[in-house]
Amino acid sequence: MNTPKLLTRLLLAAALTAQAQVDTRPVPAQPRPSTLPADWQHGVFMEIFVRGYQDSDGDGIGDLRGLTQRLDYLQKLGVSGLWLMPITASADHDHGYATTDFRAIEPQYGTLADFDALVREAHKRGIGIVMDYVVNHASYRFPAFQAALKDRGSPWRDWFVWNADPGPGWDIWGKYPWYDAATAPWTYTGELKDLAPPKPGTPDTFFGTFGPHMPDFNLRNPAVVQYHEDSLRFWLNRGLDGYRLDAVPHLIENNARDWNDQPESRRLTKQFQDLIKSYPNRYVVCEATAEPIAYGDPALCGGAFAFNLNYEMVKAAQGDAAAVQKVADYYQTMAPTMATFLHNHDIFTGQRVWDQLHGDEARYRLAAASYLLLPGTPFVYYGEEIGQAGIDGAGDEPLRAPMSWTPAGGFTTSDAPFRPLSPNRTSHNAASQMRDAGSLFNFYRTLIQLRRSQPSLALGRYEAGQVDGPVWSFQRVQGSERSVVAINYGDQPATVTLAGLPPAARAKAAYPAGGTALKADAAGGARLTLPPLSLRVYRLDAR
Ligand SMILES: [Ca+2]
Ligand SMILES: [Ca+2]
Repeated sequence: MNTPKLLTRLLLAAALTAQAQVDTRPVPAQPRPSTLPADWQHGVFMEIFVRGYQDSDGDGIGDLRGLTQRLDYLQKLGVSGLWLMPITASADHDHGYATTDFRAIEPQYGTLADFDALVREAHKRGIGIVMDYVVNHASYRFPAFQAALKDRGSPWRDWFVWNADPGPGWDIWGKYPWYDAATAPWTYTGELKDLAPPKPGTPDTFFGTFGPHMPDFNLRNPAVVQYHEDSLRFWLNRGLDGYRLDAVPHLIENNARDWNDQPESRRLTKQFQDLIKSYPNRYVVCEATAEPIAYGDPALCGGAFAFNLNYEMVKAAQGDAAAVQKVADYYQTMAPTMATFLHNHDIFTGQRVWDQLHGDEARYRLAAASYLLLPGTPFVYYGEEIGQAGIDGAGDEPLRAPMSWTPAGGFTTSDAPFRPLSPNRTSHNAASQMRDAGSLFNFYRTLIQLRRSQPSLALGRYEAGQVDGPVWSFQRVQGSERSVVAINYGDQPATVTLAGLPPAARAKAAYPAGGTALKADAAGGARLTLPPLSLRVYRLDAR
Protein backbone atom coordinates (compact mmCIF):
# COMPACT_ATOMS: atom_id res chain seq x y z
CA MET A 1 0.00 0.00 0.00
CA ASN A 2 1.47 3.41 -0.89
CA THR A 3 1.69 6.10 1.77
CA PRO A 4 -0.97 8.61 0.52
CA LYS A 5 -3.45 5.75 0.08
CA LEU A 6 -2.70 4.44 3.55
CA LEU A 7 -3.10 7.97 4.96
CA THR A 8 -6.48 8.40 3.28
CA ARG A 9 -7.64 5.08 4.67
CA LEU A 10 -6.39 5.99 8.15
CA LEU A 11 -8.39 9.25 8.04
CA LEU A 12 -11.48 7.45 6.77
CA ALA A 13 -11.08 4.82 9.47
CA ALA A 14 -10.85 7.50 12.14
CA ALA A 15 -14.05 9.14 10.86
CA LEU A 16 -15.91 5.84 10.77
CA THR A 17 -14.63 4.76 14.15
CA ALA A 18 -15.91 7.99 15.66
CA GLN A 19 -19.46 6.96 14.69
CA ALA A 20 -19.32 3.42 16.01
CA GLN A 21 -16.82 1.49 18.05
CA VAL A 22 -15.49 -0.56 15.16
CA ASP A 23 -11.78 -0.76 14.51
CA THR A 24 -11.41 -0.23 10.75
CA ARG A 25 -7.74 0.74 10.82
CA PRO A 26 -5.77 -0.70 7.90
CA VAL A 27 -3.62 -3.68 8.87
CA PRO A 28 -0.60 -4.02 6.57
CA ALA A 29 0.77 -7.53 6.05
CA GLN A 30 3.63 -8.45 8.39
CA PRO A 31 4.30 -12.05 7.50
CA ARG A 32 6.77 -13.86 9.71
CA PRO A 33 8.20 -17.23 8.77
CA SER A 34 6.21 -20.14 10.16
CA THR A 35 7.97 -22.24 12.78
CA LEU A 36 5.76 -25.25 12.04
CA PRO A 37 7.01 -28.18 9.98
CA ALA A 38 6.10 -27.79 6.31
CA ASP A 39 3.79 -30.82 6.47
CA TRP A 40 1.78 -29.77 9.54
CA GLN A 41 -1.32 -29.15 7.43
CA HIS A 42 -1.28 -32.70 6.06
CA GLY A 43 -1.74 -34.15 9.52
CA VAL A 44 -4.89 -34.74 11.54
CA PHE A 45 -6.84 -31.75 12.90
CA MET A 46 -9.17 -31.46 15.82
CA GLU A 47 -12.20 -29.17 15.88
CA ILE A 48 -12.43 -27.54 19.30
CA PHE A 49 -15.24 -25.59 20.94
CA VAL A 50 -13.21 -23.46 23.37
CA ARG A 51 -16.25 -22.81 25.59
CA GLY A 52 -16.55 -26.56 26.13
CA TYR A 53 -12.90 -27.61 26.34
CA GLN A 54 -11.27 -26.53 29.61
CA ASP A 55 -12.13 -23.84 32.12
CA SER A 56 -9.01 -22.37 33.75
CA ASP A 57 -10.54 -19.87 36.19
CA GLY A 58 -13.54 -21.64 37.69
CA ASP A 59 -16.32 -19.59 36.08
CA GLY A 60 -17.77 -22.68 34.40
CA ILE A 61 -16.80 -21.50 30.91
CA GLY A 62 -13.94 -22.91 28.85
CA ASP A 63 -11.25 -20.43 27.86
CA LEU A 64 -7.97 -20.01 25.96
CA ARG A 65 -5.77 -20.60 29.01
CA GLY A 66 -7.64 -23.82 29.64
CA LEU A 67 -7.02 -24.94 26.08
CA THR A 68 -3.32 -24.10 26.42
CA GLN A 69 -3.20 -26.36 29.50
CA ARG A 70 -4.52 -29.20 27.36
CA LEU A 71 -2.01 -28.91 24.51
CA ASP A 72 0.10 -31.75 25.95
CA TYR A 73 -2.93 -34.03 25.66
CA LEU A 74 -3.48 -33.00 22.04
CA GLN A 75 0.18 -33.53 21.25
CA LYS A 76 0.00 -36.99 22.80
CA LEU A 77 -3.00 -37.83 20.63
CA GLY A 78 -0.89 -36.75 17.66
CA VAL A 79 -2.95 -33.99 16.07
CA SER A 80 -0.97 -31.39 14.17
CA GLY A 81 -3.68 -28.76 13.76
CA LEU A 82 -6.59 -27.28 15.70
CA TRP A 83 -9.66 -25.64 14.26
CA LEU A 84 -11.12 -23.35 16.90
CA MET A 85 -14.77 -22.42 16.53
CA PRO A 86 -15.06 -18.60 16.72
CA ILE A 87 -13.00 -17.09 19.50
CA THR A 88 -13.68 -13.49 18.45
CA ALA A 89 -16.05 -11.43 20.59
CA SER A 90 -19.64 -12.47 20.02
CA ALA A 91 -23.15 -11.74 21.16
CA ASP A 92 -24.39 -15.30 21.38
CA HIS A 93 -22.26 -16.43 24.35
CA ASP A 94 -22.29 -19.89 22.88
CA HIS A 95 -21.17 -21.05 19.42
CA GLY A 96 -19.66 -17.65 18.66
CA TYR A 97 -20.83 -17.10 15.08
CA ALA A 98 -22.66 -13.83 15.96
CA THR A 99 -19.52 -11.68 15.91
CA THR A 100 -19.46 -8.29 17.64
CA ASP A 101 -15.76 -7.54 17.14
CA PHE A 102 -13.66 -9.18 14.43
CA ARG A 103 -10.39 -8.06 16.01
CA ALA A 104 -10.92 -8.91 19.66
CA ILE A 105 -10.98 -12.11 21.68
CA GLU A 106 -14.30 -13.05 23.25
CA PRO A 107 -13.88 -11.66 26.80
CA GLN A 108 -15.23 -14.89 28.34
CA TYR A 109 -12.38 -16.73 26.58
CA GLY A 110 -9.54 -14.41 27.63
CA THR A 111 -7.30 -11.76 26.13
CA LEU A 112 -5.06 -11.16 23.14
CA ALA A 113 -2.13 -12.07 25.40
CA ASP A 114 -3.81 -15.43 26.11
CA PHE A 115 -4.23 -15.93 22.37
CA ASP A 116 -0.55 -15.15 21.74
CA ALA A 117 0.46 -17.59 24.48
CA LEU A 118 -1.78 -20.30 23.00
CA VAL A 119 -0.25 -19.88 19.54
CA ARG A 120 3.27 -19.87 20.95
CA GLU A 121 2.73 -22.99 23.06
CA ALA A 122 0.95 -24.82 20.25
CA HIS A 123 3.81 -24.07 17.86
CA LYS A 124 6.32 -25.43 20.38
CA ARG A 125 4.45 -28.73 20.12
CA GLY A 126 4.30 -28.69 16.32
CA ILE A 127 0.58 -27.85 16.36
CA GLY A 128 -0.93 -25.17 14.11
CA ILE A 129 -3.97 -23.07 15.01
CA VAL A 130 -6.71 -22.35 12.51
CA MET A 131 -9.66 -20.27 13.61
CA ASP A 132 -13.16 -19.74 12.39
CA TYR A 133 -13.73 -16.47 10.59
CA VAL A 134 -17.25 -15.35 9.77
CA VAL A 135 -17.21 -13.31 6.56
CA ASN A 136 -20.88 -13.32 5.64
CA HIS A 137 -22.50 -11.67 8.63
CA ALA A 138 -22.12 -10.03 12.01
CA SER A 139 -24.25 -9.97 15.12
CA TYR A 140 -27.10 -7.44 15.08
CA ARG A 141 -25.23 -6.03 18.08
CA PHE A 142 -22.13 -5.34 15.97
CA PRO A 143 -21.71 -1.57 16.55
CA ALA A 144 -21.62 -0.89 12.80
CA PHE A 145 -25.06 -2.43 12.34
CA GLN A 146 -26.41 -0.51 15.32
CA ALA A 147 -25.04 2.74 13.86
CA ALA A 148 -26.60 1.89 10.48
CA LEU A 149 -29.95 1.35 12.19
CA LYS A 150 -29.86 4.64 14.05
CA ASP A 151 -29.10 6.75 10.99
CA ARG A 152 -30.09 5.92 7.42
CA GLY A 153 -27.51 8.46 6.22
CA SER A 154 -24.71 6.84 8.20
CA PRO A 155 -21.64 5.65 6.25
CA TRP A 156 -22.21 2.30 7.97
CA ARG A 157 -25.56 1.90 6.24
CA ASP A 158 -23.96 0.52 3.08
CA TRP A 159 -22.11 -2.13 5.09
CA PHE A 160 -25.33 -4.16 5.23
CA VAL A 161 -27.99 -5.25 2.76
CA TRP A 162 -31.21 -3.18 2.69
CA ASN A 163 -34.18 -3.41 0.38
CA ALA A 164 -37.53 -1.79 1.12
CA ASP A 165 -39.18 -4.10 -1.38
CA PRO A 166 -37.28 -7.36 -1.85
CA GLY A 167 -40.34 -8.96 -3.42
CA PRO A 168 -41.77 -12.44 -3.09
CA GLY A 169 -40.13 -15.79 -3.78
CA TRP A 170 -37.29 -15.61 -1.27
CA ASP A 171 -36.87 -18.88 0.55
CA ILE A 172 -33.66 -19.81 2.39
CA TRP A 173 -34.11 -23.17 4.08
CA GLY A 174 -37.81 -22.50 4.56
CA LYS A 175 -37.36 -18.94 5.83
CA TYR A 176 -38.06 -15.54 4.28
CA PRO A 177 -34.62 -13.94 4.85
CA TRP A 178 -35.68 -10.25 5.03
CA TYR A 179 -36.55 -8.58 8.30
CA ASP A 180 -38.02 -5.26 9.42
CA ALA A 181 -35.54 -3.75 11.88
CA ALA A 182 -38.24 -1.49 13.34
CA THR A 183 -40.09 -4.48 14.76
CA ALA A 184 -36.87 -5.76 16.43
CA PRO A 185 -37.19 -9.25 14.99
CA TRP A 186 -34.13 -10.45 16.96
CA THR A 187 -36.30 -10.57 20.04
CA TYR A 188 -38.65 -13.02 18.31
CA THR A 189 -38.60 -16.36 20.11
CA GLY A 190 -40.72 -18.51 17.78
CA GLU A 191 -39.68 -20.35 14.62
CA LEU A 192 -38.22 -17.85 12.14
CA LYS A 193 -40.24 -19.35 9.31
CA ASP A 194 -43.37 -18.22 11.18
CA LEU A 195 -42.20 -14.60 11.40
CA ALA A 196 -44.31 -12.46 9.03
CA PRO A 197 -42.32 -10.84 6.16
CA PRO A 198 -42.03 -7.04 6.34
CA LYS A 199 -44.68 -5.09 4.46
CA PRO A 200 -43.48 -3.80 1.04
CA GLY A 201 -42.08 -0.29 1.39
CA THR A 202 -40.72 -0.82 4.91
CA PRO A 203 -37.50 1.25 4.81
CA ASP A 204 -35.44 -0.65 7.37
CA THR A 205 -35.79 -4.05 5.73
CA PHE A 206 -32.46 -5.88 5.97
CA PHE A 207 -31.15 -9.25 4.83
CA GLY A 208 -30.02 -12.10 7.10
CA THR A 209 -29.21 -15.49 5.58
CA PHE A 210 -29.09 -17.14 9.01
CA GLY A 211 -31.74 -15.02 10.73
CA PRO A 212 -32.29 -11.47 11.95
CA HIS A 213 -29.81 -11.78 14.81
CA MET A 214 -27.01 -12.10 12.23
CA PRO A 215 -27.45 -9.46 9.44
CA ASP A 216 -25.50 -10.15 6.26
CA PHE A 217 -22.68 -7.83 5.28
CA ASN A 218 -22.92 -6.05 1.93
CA LEU A 219 -19.88 -7.71 0.37
CA ARG A 220 -20.31 -5.70 -2.84
CA ASN A 221 -19.08 -2.74 -0.80
CA PRO A 222 -15.27 -2.62 -1.19
CA ALA A 223 -14.96 -1.04 2.27
CA VAL A 224 -16.46 -4.18 3.81
CA VAL A 225 -14.13 -6.50 1.88
CA GLN A 226 -11.21 -4.29 2.90
CA TYR A 227 -12.32 -4.48 6.53
CA HIS A 228 -12.37 -8.27 6.42
CA GLU A 229 -9.00 -8.42 4.68
CA ASP A 230 -7.49 -6.18 7.33
CA SER A 231 -9.10 -8.30 10.06
CA LEU A 232 -7.78 -11.52 8.50
CA ARG A 233 -4.28 -9.99 8.45
CA PHE A 234 -4.73 -8.83 12.06
CA TRP A 235 -4.68 -12.46 13.27
CA LEU A 236 -2.20 -13.75 10.68
CA ASN A 237 0.26 -11.05 11.79
CA ARG A 238 -0.02 -12.47 15.33
CA GLY A 239 1.03 -15.89 14.10
CA LEU A 240 -2.30 -17.59 13.36
CA ASP A 241 -1.80 -20.51 10.96
CA GLY A 242 -4.93 -20.18 8.87
CA TYR A 243 -8.69 -20.04 8.79
CA ARG A 244 -11.84 -22.02 8.53
CA LEU A 245 -13.96 -19.67 6.43
CA ASP A 246 -17.58 -19.91 7.47
CA ALA A 247 -20.52 -20.19 5.05
CA VAL A 248 -18.65 -18.91 1.98
CA PRO A 249 -21.29 -19.86 -0.64
CA HIS A 250 -23.51 -17.23 1.02
CA LEU A 251 -21.28 -14.18 0.69
CA ILE A 252 -23.20 -12.52 -2.16
CA GLU A 253 -26.82 -12.91 -3.26
CA ASN A 254 -28.23 -11.80 -6.60
CA ASN A 255 -31.97 -12.34 -6.36
CA ALA A 256 -34.65 -14.59 -4.89
CA ARG A 257 -33.57 -17.47 -7.10
CA ASP A 258 -29.81 -16.90 -7.31
CA TRP A 259 -28.62 -16.63 -3.74
CA ASN A 260 -26.63 -19.78 -3.13
CA ASP A 261 -23.05 -20.32 -4.35
CA GLN A 262 -22.98 -17.41 -6.80
CA PRO A 263 -19.91 -16.74 -9.01
CA GLU A 264 -19.34 -13.51 -7.03
CA SER A 265 -19.10 -15.54 -3.80
CA ARG A 266 -16.59 -17.91 -5.37
CA ARG A 267 -14.43 -15.02 -6.58
CA LEU A 268 -14.34 -13.46 -3.13
CA THR A 269 -13.53 -16.79 -1.50
CA LYS A 270 -10.54 -17.18 -3.80
CA GLN A 271 -9.47 -13.62 -3.01
CA PHE A 272 -9.50 -14.40 0.74
CA GLN A 273 -7.66 -17.66 0.18
CA ASP A 274 -4.96 -15.83 -1.77
CA LEU A 275 -4.54 -13.28 0.99
CA ILE A 276 -4.18 -15.98 3.66
CA LYS A 277 -1.78 -18.06 1.56
CA SER A 278 0.39 -15.03 0.84
CA TYR A 279 1.64 -15.77 4.37
CA PRO A 280 4.03 -18.73 4.56
CA ASN A 281 2.78 -22.23 5.49
CA ARG A 282 -0.86 -21.24 6.08
CA TYR A 283 -3.96 -23.41 5.64
CA VAL A 284 -7.53 -22.60 4.56
CA VAL A 285 -10.61 -24.79 4.78
CA CYS A 286 -14.07 -23.70 3.71
CA GLU A 287 -17.53 -24.57 4.89
CA ALA A 288 -19.38 -24.96 1.60
CA THR A 289 -22.33 -27.30 1.88
CA ALA A 290 -23.68 -26.55 -1.60
CA GLU A 291 -20.81 -27.92 -3.72
CA PRO A 292 -18.15 -29.17 -1.30
CA ILE A 293 -15.92 -30.77 -3.93
CA ALA A 294 -15.77 -27.59 -6.03
CA TYR A 295 -14.52 -25.62 -3.03
CA GLY A 296 -11.73 -28.11 -2.33
CA ASP A 297 -10.12 -26.97 -5.59
CA PRO A 298 -7.03 -24.78 -5.10
CA ALA A 299 -8.59 -22.41 -7.65
CA LEU A 300 -11.42 -21.73 -5.21
CA CYS A 301 -10.84 -22.33 -1.49
CA GLY A 302 -8.07 -24.94 -1.53
CA GLY A 303 -9.73 -27.01 1.20
CA ALA A 304 -13.34 -27.88 1.94
CA PHE A 305 -15.28 -30.14 4.23
CA ALA A 306 -16.48 -33.34 2.57
CA PHE A 307 -20.14 -32.91 3.49
CA ASN A 308 -22.38 -35.95 2.86
CA LEU A 309 -19.44 -38.37 3.00
CA ASN A 310 -19.81 -38.15 6.80
CA TYR A 311 -23.27 -39.76 6.70
CA GLU A 312 -22.08 -42.54 4.40
CA MET A 313 -19.06 -43.36 6.59
CA VAL A 314 -21.26 -43.76 9.66
CA LYS A 315 -23.81 -45.83 7.71
CA ALA A 316 -20.98 -47.99 6.35
CA ALA A 317 -19.81 -48.58 9.91
CA GLN A 318 -23.32 -49.80 10.65
CA GLY A 319 -22.90 -52.39 7.90
CA ASP A 320 -24.98 -50.67 5.18
CA ALA A 321 -23.69 -52.28 1.95
CA ALA A 322 -24.76 -49.40 -0.30
CA ALA A 323 -22.94 -46.95 1.97
CA VAL A 324 -19.74 -49.04 1.92
CA GLN A 325 -19.83 -48.86 -1.88
CA LYS A 326 -20.48 -45.09 -1.83
CA VAL A 327 -17.57 -44.48 0.53
CA ALA A 328 -15.26 -46.59 -1.66
CA ASP A 329 -16.45 -44.75 -4.78
CA TYR A 330 -16.08 -41.30 -3.18
CA TYR A 331 -12.40 -41.95 -2.63
CA GLN A 332 -11.84 -42.90 -6.28
CA THR A 333 -12.09 -39.23 -7.16
CA MET A 334 -11.67 -37.39 -3.88
CA ALA A 335 -9.03 -34.65 -3.91
CA PRO A 336 -6.52 -34.79 -1.07
CA THR A 337 -7.59 -31.24 -0.23
CA MET A 338 -10.98 -32.37 1.06
CA ALA A 339 -11.42 -32.20 4.82
CA THR A 340 -13.04 -35.38 6.10
CA PHE A 341 -14.99 -35.81 9.33
CA LEU A 342 -17.62 -38.01 10.94
CA HIS A 343 -19.62 -35.09 12.35
CA ASN A 344 -19.07 -31.59 13.68
CA HIS A 345 -20.72 -28.97 15.91
CA ASP A 346 -23.76 -28.58 13.63
CA ILE A 347 -26.65 -30.93 14.28
CA PHE A 348 -27.34 -31.31 10.55
CA THR A 349 -24.16 -33.41 10.36
CA GLY A 350 -25.59 -35.81 12.92
CA GLN A 351 -25.43 -36.63 16.62
CA ARG A 352 -22.13 -37.45 18.30
CA VAL A 353 -20.72 -40.66 16.82
CA TRP A 354 -21.25 -42.45 20.15
CA ASP A 355 -24.98 -41.79 19.89
CA GLN A 356 -25.24 -42.51 16.16
CA LEU A 357 -23.61 -45.90 16.74
CA HIS A 358 -25.38 -46.55 20.07
CA GLY A 359 -22.07 -47.03 21.85
CA ASP A 360 -20.92 -49.91 19.63
CA GLU A 361 -17.16 -49.44 19.97
CA ALA A 362 -16.22 -52.04 17.37
CA ARG A 363 -18.20 -50.19 14.70
CA TYR A 364 -16.99 -46.85 16.10
CA ARG A 365 -13.41 -47.93 15.32
CA LEU A 366 -14.31 -48.79 11.73
CA ALA A 367 -15.90 -45.38 11.25
CA ALA A 368 -12.73 -43.75 12.61
CA ALA A 369 -10.47 -45.88 10.41
CA SER A 370 -12.49 -45.02 7.31
CA TYR A 371 -11.34 -41.41 7.43
CA LEU A 372 -8.10 -41.53 9.42
CA LEU A 373 -6.43 -43.85 6.87
CA LEU A 374 -7.75 -42.28 3.71
CA PRO A 375 -7.00 -39.32 1.47
CA GLY A 376 -8.01 -35.91 2.72
CA THR A 377 -7.39 -33.95 5.90
CA PRO A 378 -9.22 -35.61 8.80
CA PHE A 379 -10.95 -33.40 11.37
CA VAL A 380 -11.69 -35.16 14.68
CA TYR A 381 -14.42 -33.46 16.71
CA TYR A 382 -13.34 -32.87 20.33
CA GLY A 383 -14.38 -35.78 22.54
CA GLU A 384 -14.87 -38.09 19.55
CA GLU A 385 -11.54 -39.76 20.31
CA ILE A 386 -12.76 -40.86 23.75
CA GLY A 387 -16.28 -41.89 22.69
CA GLN A 388 -17.95 -38.98 24.46
CA ALA A 389 -21.76 -39.19 24.42
CA GLY A 390 -24.00 -36.21 23.66
CA ILE A 391 -26.30 -34.67 26.23
CA ASP A 392 -30.02 -33.95 26.16
CA GLY A 393 -31.02 -30.60 24.74
CA ALA A 394 -32.36 -28.64 21.81
CA GLY A 395 -30.65 -27.85 18.50
CA ASP A 396 -26.87 -28.18 18.55
CA GLU A 397 -26.56 -28.20 22.36
CA PRO A 398 -26.29 -32.00 22.67
CA LEU A 399 -23.09 -31.83 20.57
CA ARG A 400 -21.37 -29.06 22.48
CA ALA A 401 -21.13 -30.24 26.08
CA PRO A 402 -17.92 -29.90 28.14
CA MET A 403 -15.10 -32.29 27.28
CA SER A 404 -14.92 -35.28 29.66
CA TRP A 405 -11.42 -35.21 31.17
CA THR A 406 -11.92 -37.37 34.26
CA PRO A 407 -14.67 -39.60 35.67
CA ALA A 408 -15.92 -36.57 37.63
CA GLY A 409 -15.69 -34.28 34.59
CA GLY A 410 -12.47 -32.33 35.10
CA PHE A 411 -13.71 -29.49 32.90
CA THR A 412 -14.19 -26.91 35.62
CA THR A 413 -13.86 -26.44 39.38
CA SER A 414 -17.23 -24.67 39.31
CA ASP A 415 -20.29 -26.65 40.33
CA ALA A 416 -22.18 -24.85 37.56
CA PRO A 417 -20.61 -25.60 34.16
CA PHE A 418 -22.19 -23.60 31.32
CA ARG A 419 -23.83 -26.84 30.09
CA PRO A 420 -24.38 -30.29 31.66
CA LEU A 421 -21.53 -32.82 31.52
CA SER A 422 -21.64 -35.87 29.25
CA PRO A 423 -23.61 -38.79 30.70
CA ASN A 424 -20.91 -41.40 29.92
CA ARG A 425 -17.98 -39.54 31.46
CA THR A 426 -17.44 -42.17 34.18
CA SER A 427 -16.32 -44.74 31.60
CA HIS A 428 -15.39 -42.48 28.68
CA ASN A 429 -13.05 -39.74 29.79
CA ALA A 430 -9.54 -38.77 28.72
CA ALA A 431 -7.75 -39.81 31.93
CA SER A 432 -9.19 -43.34 32.04
CA GLN A 433 -8.84 -43.89 28.31
CA MET A 434 -5.20 -42.80 28.23
CA ARG A 435 -4.36 -45.45 30.84
CA ASP A 436 -6.16 -48.25 28.98
CA ALA A 437 -4.09 -49.64 26.10
CA GLY A 438 -7.24 -51.06 24.46
CA SER A 439 -9.25 -47.84 24.64
CA LEU A 440 -10.79 -45.82 21.86
CA PHE A 441 -8.33 -43.01 22.65
CA ASN A 442 -5.40 -45.33 22.07
CA PHE A 443 -7.00 -46.62 18.87
CA TYR A 444 -7.25 -43.05 17.53
CA ARG A 445 -3.72 -42.36 18.72
CA THR A 446 -2.35 -45.48 17.01
CA LEU A 447 -4.03 -44.66 13.69
CA ILE A 448 -2.86 -41.04 13.83
CA GLN A 449 0.70 -42.22 14.56
CA LEU A 450 0.43 -44.68 11.68
CA ARG A 451 -0.62 -41.84 9.39
CA ARG A 452 2.35 -39.81 10.56
CA SER A 453 4.85 -42.66 10.16
CA GLN A 454 3.63 -43.92 6.76
CA PRO A 455 3.63 -40.97 4.33
CA SER A 456 1.56 -43.02 1.89
CA LEU A 457 -1.32 -42.89 4.39
CA ALA A 458 -1.08 -39.12 4.73
CA LEU A 459 -0.44 -38.14 1.14
CA GLY A 460 -0.57 -41.21 -1.06
CA ARG A 461 -2.76 -41.89 -4.07
CA TYR A 462 -5.85 -44.04 -3.55
CA GLU A 463 -5.46 -47.23 -5.61
CA ALA A 464 -7.01 -50.67 -6.07
CA GLY A 465 -10.17 -49.75 -4.17
CA GLN A 466 -12.49 -52.77 -4.12
CA VAL A 467 -15.61 -53.86 -2.27
CA ASP A 468 -16.13 -57.60 -1.77
CA GLY A 469 -19.32 -58.15 0.21
CA PRO A 470 -18.74 -56.46 3.58
CA VAL A 471 -15.03 -55.89 2.96
CA TRP A 472 -13.59 -52.67 1.58
CA SER A 473 -9.92 -52.74 0.68
CA PHE A 474 -7.57 -50.28 -1.01
CA GLN A 475 -3.98 -49.21 -1.30
CA ARG A 476 -2.30 -45.87 -0.76
CA VAL A 477 0.85 -45.18 -2.74
CA GLN A 478 3.45 -42.50 -2.20
CA GLY A 479 6.83 -42.75 -3.88
CA SER A 480 8.23 -46.18 -3.13
CA GLU A 481 5.92 -46.75 -0.15
CA ARG A 482 2.64 -48.60 -0.39
CA SER A 483 0.06 -49.13 2.35
CA VAL A 484 -2.66 -51.76 2.12
CA VAL A 485 -5.85 -51.28 4.15
CA ALA A 486 -8.79 -53.67 4.56
CA ILE A 487 -11.91 -53.12 6.64
CA ASN A 488 -14.47 -55.85 7.33
CA TYR A 489 -17.78 -54.13 8.14
CA GLY A 490 -19.54 -57.48 8.57
CA ASP A 491 -20.20 -59.30 11.82
CA GLN A 492 -18.82 -62.56 10.34
CA PRO A 493 -15.24 -63.46 9.34
CA ALA A 494 -14.60 -62.75 5.67
CA THR A 495 -11.96 -63.98 3.22
CA VAL A 496 -11.11 -61.83 0.23
CA THR A 497 -8.49 -61.77 -2.50
CA LEU A 498 -6.73 -58.45 -2.77
CA ALA A 499 -5.51 -57.53 -6.24
CA GLY A 500 -2.98 -55.10 -7.64
CA LEU A 501 -0.03 -55.80 -5.33
CA PRO A 502 3.50 -56.00 -6.70
CA PRO A 503 4.06 -59.66 -7.72
CA ALA A 504 5.41 -61.84 -4.89
CA ALA A 505 5.46 -58.84 -2.55
CA ARG A 506 5.57 -59.30 1.20
CA ALA A 507 3.81 -56.61 3.23
CA LYS A 508 4.49 -56.19 6.93
CA ALA A 509 1.56 -55.88 9.33
CA ALA A 510 1.27 -52.28 10.53
CA TYR A 511 -2.07 -52.67 12.29
CA PRO A 512 -2.46 -54.65 14.41
CA ALA A 513 1.30 -54.46 14.87
CA GLY A 514 3.04 -57.81 14.94
CA GLY A 515 0.34 -59.56 12.91
CA THR A 516 0.98 -62.03 10.09
CA ALA A 517 2.56 -60.55 6.97
CA LEU A 518 0.58 -60.35 3.73
CA LYS A 519 2.13 -62.34 0.85
CA ALA A 520 1.24 -61.66 -2.75
CA ASP A 521 1.40 -64.39 -5.39
CA ALA A 522 3.16 -64.11 -8.73
CA ALA A 523 0.12 -62.29 -10.17
CA GLY A 524 0.00 -59.72 -7.36
CA GLY A 525 -3.00 -61.24 -5.58
CA ALA A 526 -3.16 -61.99 -1.85
CA ARG A 527 -5.71 -63.95 0.17
CA LEU A 528 -6.71 -62.29 3.40
CA THR A 529 -9.08 -63.48 6.12
CA LEU A 530 -10.48 -60.77 8.35
CA PRO A 531 -12.18 -61.30 11.71
CA PRO A 532 -15.64 -59.74 12.14
CA LEU A 533 -15.67 -55.92 12.38
CA SER A 534 -11.94 -55.58 11.96
CA LEU A 535 -9.24 -53.47 10.39
CA ARG A 536 -5.92 -54.59 8.87
CA VAL A 537 -3.15 -52.29 7.65
CA TYR A 538 0.06 -53.43 5.92
CA ARG A 539 3.11 -51.58 4.73
CA LEU A 540 5.23 -52.42 1.77
CA ASP A 541 8.45 -50.75 0.68
CA ALA A 542 9.70 -51.28 -2.84
CA ARG A 543 12.88 -53.31 -2.89
CA1 LIG B 1 -13.27 -19.71 32.28
CA1 LIG C 1 -24.55 -12.94 2.15
